Amino acid sequence: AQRLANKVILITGASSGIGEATAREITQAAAGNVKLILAARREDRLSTLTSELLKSFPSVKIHNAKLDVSVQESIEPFINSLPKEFADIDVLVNNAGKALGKDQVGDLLQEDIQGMFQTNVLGLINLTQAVLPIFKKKNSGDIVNIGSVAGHESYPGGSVYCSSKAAVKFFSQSLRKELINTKIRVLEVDPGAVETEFSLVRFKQDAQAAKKVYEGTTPLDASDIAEIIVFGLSRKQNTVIAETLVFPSHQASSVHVHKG
Ligand code: NDP
Ligand code: 8X3
Repeated sequence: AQRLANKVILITGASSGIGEATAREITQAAAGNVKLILAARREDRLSTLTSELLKSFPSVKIHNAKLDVSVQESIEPFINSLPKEFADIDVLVNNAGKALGKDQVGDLLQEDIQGMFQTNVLGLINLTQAVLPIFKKKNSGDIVNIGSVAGHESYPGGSVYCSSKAAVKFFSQSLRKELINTKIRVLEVDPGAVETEFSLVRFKQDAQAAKKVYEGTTPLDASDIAEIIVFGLSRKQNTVIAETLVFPSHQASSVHVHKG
């Protein structure tokens, strides 16, 4: 897509799943004519991805950054110390996020509550705040927030995760309203079931439990969501794909899942 050409695109959670697929999809759509800032905690994964992307598209420019979005003090220094070539960000993809556990209220672990809110909510808010002045200065830029079907409809065992994603939805909506007199776009993409490392993380590396989530179904692939992100980003400037809810065909809500 021509409209992605030469853009500086920051993707959080680029070491796996939807973030990683988005890095691939953007690079391909822009035929390597793009600058990516790939952020996550696992730097080794980012390096592997970078080598792979460079092999197929030698012209792509990539800056890897070890970033934990849940550490508030690290956000501004990270944005302020980007190499010159990557400093003028055009697109922020707030993708880093997680569910931790499926416990019910009363049995919630403090580390899970904090892990989810600090990453999914505070990390996303803090990073948006740090990048917004760059967008305001030039009166352009796109913010893509990854919400979830879980932010539309809650389920037992999802109190914290669902409320964190509901927060993403309402943060995105407020921001879009605040930016109404600018050319800055706020896009929200809300996936249903996507087979990534999401369930492995939720069930604390229990591969059996993670596999069970998708048994008897054909879940979405990370690239299915990446395609939608790229579609949104490559619309004309006056077109805002404000919200999208994306299911695999066996799913119709958080709790309506056909297994067979
Ligand atoms: P993955 O677990 O495969 O990827 C999550 C990514 O987030 C990883 O790259 C991870 O990198 C990164 N991440 C986690 N914590 C932090 C942190 N504190 N700082 C920086 N990066 C972090 O899952 P998905 O790709 O599925 O998840 C991506 C987003 O999509 C999340 O926001 C999730 O809630 C959302 N989503 C997923 C759905 C699904 O069914 N899979 C459905 C709906 C929404 P690292 O560990 O290296 O830091
Ligand atoms: C992830 C989808 O339904 O497991 O956001 O919460 S769900």
